[in-house]
Amino acid sequence: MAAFYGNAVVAQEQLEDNNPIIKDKFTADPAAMVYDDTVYLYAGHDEAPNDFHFYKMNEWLVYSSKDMVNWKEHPVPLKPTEFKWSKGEAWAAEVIERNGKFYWYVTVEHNDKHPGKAIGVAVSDSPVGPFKDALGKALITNDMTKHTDISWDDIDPTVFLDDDGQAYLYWGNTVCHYAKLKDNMVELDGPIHTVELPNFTEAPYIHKKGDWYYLSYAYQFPEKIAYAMSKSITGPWEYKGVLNELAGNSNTNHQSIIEFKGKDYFIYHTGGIQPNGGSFRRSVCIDRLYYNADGTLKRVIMTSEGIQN
Ligand code: FUB
Repeated sequence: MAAFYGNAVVAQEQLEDNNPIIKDKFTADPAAMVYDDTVYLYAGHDEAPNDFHFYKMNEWLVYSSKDMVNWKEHPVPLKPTEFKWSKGEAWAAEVIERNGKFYWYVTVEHNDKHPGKAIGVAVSDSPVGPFKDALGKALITNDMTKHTDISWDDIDPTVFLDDDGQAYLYWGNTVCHYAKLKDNMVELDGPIHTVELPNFTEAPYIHKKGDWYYLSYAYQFPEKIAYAMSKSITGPWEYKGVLNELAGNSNTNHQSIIEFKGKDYFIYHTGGIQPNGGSFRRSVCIDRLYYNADGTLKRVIMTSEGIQN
């Protein structure tokens, strides 16, 4: 196909717009997991009406794909109502598999016993659920962390299983926290630590490639995604710069990073579905991620085309 720009004729390959990847619902806070040659994508369901200017999130969703292009939606696997101690609000969450069980770490609003945001954990024998509250109480409550006065600093859990079998929970808003998890995945194993990162807002995400650990996170507000690298899961972390720019009309960006069938992917959200998309009606998008020879990351190029077969 050819397009005319002034007097120039430019050859153009017409690609389908594969971003956002889900077009019939607003989806946010992607967390992807590779299991059994399949990518499972967990996301919060943004349900805010067009004239509502905050989050309205009553459930999490799960999709799966064998090729990163075609996504199948599964029945709703988990809602905050499963956590009897919570008041709701399906904020950012992440799933990890260990010994054939799937653990889903979620952010919800705690009831008045521990006011503020809290982290809970649900468990299932299947990556698509149904998931059940694994503890009957929160794993992290706002009163367990004292580094800020805000009630929403205990959000956005990410869990990483290190090569020696030790699991770590990272989370936070304004302050980045981490703690070891016991082998049962539902209890902390030792004290809560903090990590110093420039302009840390929220959404920490840990991944490993070769012998480098990467801690990516939402930077400033409105958010870009920045990252730090280390040779150890507990740091010291060296700040490496911005990885993804502002996500257009969404003030959050919330990333997940995976390798699947030999390719690396950066999964994030924008306000890309128009006319009503925006900060509270977000949509998950996927673009390729590329590494430099020294292990640093090339800046992500957000595209409309997304992943093509
Ligand atoms: O979706 C609600 C909140 O917005 C998440 O917990 C943050 O990461 C931000 O994306």
